[in-house]
Amino acid sequence: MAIEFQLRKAILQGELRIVYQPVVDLNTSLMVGLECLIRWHNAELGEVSPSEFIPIAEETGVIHDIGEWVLREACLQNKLWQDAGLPAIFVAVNVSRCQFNDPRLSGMIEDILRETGLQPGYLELEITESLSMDAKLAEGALASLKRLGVRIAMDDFGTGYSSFGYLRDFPIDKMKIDQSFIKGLKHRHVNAVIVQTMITMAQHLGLAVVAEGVETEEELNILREYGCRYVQGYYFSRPVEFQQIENMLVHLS
Ligand code: G
Ligand code: G
Ligand code: MN
Ligand code: NA
Repeated sequence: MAIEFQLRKAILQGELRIVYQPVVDLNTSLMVGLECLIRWHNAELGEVSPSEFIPIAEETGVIHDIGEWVLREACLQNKLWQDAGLPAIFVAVNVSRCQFNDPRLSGMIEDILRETGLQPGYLELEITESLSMDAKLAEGALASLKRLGVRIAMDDFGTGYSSFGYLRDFPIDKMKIDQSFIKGLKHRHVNAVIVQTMITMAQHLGLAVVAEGVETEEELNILREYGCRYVQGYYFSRPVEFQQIENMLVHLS
């Protein structure tokens, strides 16, 4: 399988990079964090989308190395920005369900935080609801990560198999409302009801709530009215290269 072979070499050959998408606090209109999204450029294959290669990485086990690379790179970059005197923000890294089945996950993250010197409070892990997660292993991993001081966000909330079960069983800090609910917020009554209900539930549970995929001012105004505090989406910024984030941080400071 050509793509698997190329993927194994991608890290060593420096073909992976991260793009960053701002998360904005509606109370202050300021960028408070960044979601880290991996990108792969290969000479033969061109730009390969993560929705294409992450599933392959998961099947072949390469995800463990890629996941570790993203975590280290994100923590290191964030620490470099902080050391340069730029405003402190968090980085949010997507962690695959396979990584949660690895008992070494929290130890690996602890090592990365120690090596890079990033304080744990500036790292957030995004987990996705999935059937194939070993609940006992994940519970253990999440408990150790919480003890470390890392924050946990439930990604794509509302689309998976066990949204409520995860909220009940896992030490979640943040709910990220899936972008499919934000689309058509104005025109689809059912989306409006679901989003409003999710925000209320998050508030009652003491969770931070982020709406993803915000593309229009209209969606933003509705979210504001519902009391949603954090937003992310093309309306503010697409995922961009680190230089552009640096410029934004310079303007913030
Ligand atoms: O930004 P984008 O459209 O390319 O992302 C596509 C999908 O790939 C999203 O579901 C996103 O969560 C996932 N993804 C992006 N970066 C990473 C990563 O570093 N690790 C994992 N596990 N998934 C990622
Ligand atoms: O699954 P996850 O939420 O981690 O993936 C985020 C995905 O959503 C990435 O592919 C990112 O590029 C994409 N994305 C971020 N903001 C928007 C948006 O406003 N509209 C659309 N269509 N996609 C978005
Ligand atoms: Mn995500
Ligand atoms: Na998401």
